[in-house]
Amino acid sequence: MSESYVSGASPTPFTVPAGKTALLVIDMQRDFLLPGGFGESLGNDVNMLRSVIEPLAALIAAARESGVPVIHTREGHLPDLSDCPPAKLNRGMPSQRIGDPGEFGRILIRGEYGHDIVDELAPIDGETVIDKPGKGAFYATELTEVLEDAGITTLLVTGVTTEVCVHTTVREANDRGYECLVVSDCVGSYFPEFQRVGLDMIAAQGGIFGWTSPSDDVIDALRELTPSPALHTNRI
Ligand code: C5J
Repeated sequence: MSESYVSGASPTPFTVPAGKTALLVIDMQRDFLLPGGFGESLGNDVNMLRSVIEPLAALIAAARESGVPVIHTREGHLPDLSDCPPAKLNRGMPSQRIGDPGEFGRILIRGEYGHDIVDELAPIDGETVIDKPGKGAFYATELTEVLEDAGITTLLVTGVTTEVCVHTTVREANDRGYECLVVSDCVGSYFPEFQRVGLDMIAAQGGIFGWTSPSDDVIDALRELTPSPALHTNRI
C-alpha cells in the first residue's frame, strides 16, 4: 500500500505515506533513563521514562520491518562545552551540571557512556543518529538535510521528555511543514501531569501541532505499508 492510516489518532485519522515517513526517536539516553544517572540525581523517578522502552522497542521493530527509516537523536555537548551556552549550563540548581562527572561519565557529553542510547533501543547499522546541543532536534543539526534528502514529509515522534525535547522538536517540525504524529505511550515525562497535558496540547484545536495515537494503532498502520526495496534497509 502506498499509504496507510492510523484510524484512531486524535484529533482525526492520520495518513502514513510509504517512502515519506520516518520514525524519530528522541534522546532515549542512559543519562536520562538509567537508575543512578543524571535524571535521577535531579530527584526524578526514572521509571516514568523507562516505561517507554518496551512499547518503543516494538514500534522501532515494526518501523524497521516496514522499511520506515528510524532516526535517533541524542542531546549532548562537546567535551569543551563550547556548544553549551551559559544560559543552559547554569540554569536551575541541579545537584550536578552538564559536563560534571556523573555515575556514567561526564554528564551529557558526547562520547561518554551515559550520553549514549539505552541498550534496548540501540540504533542498528546504517540508522541515522543526530547529535543535538539543544532541546529541539532541528536546532544546530543536520536533521533538515537528512529529511529533505530522503523525501520525508511525515514524522512519527517518540522519546523523552514529552514536554521538553519532544515538544520542542514537534514545534520546530511544524514550522518547517512536517506532519507529526506523537506516539502517546512511546513518549515519557518525569511528571504525570506534564505527560497528559503535553499530549493534549499536540492534538488540541484541531491538531495545532499534529496528532497523537497509542503505538498499537501506529504499528497496525505500519504493517499495512508495503516496503519499497530502496527503503527496506531503513537507511537514509
Ligand atoms: C531534557 C530532554 N529534559 N531530552 N531533555 O533536558 O527532554
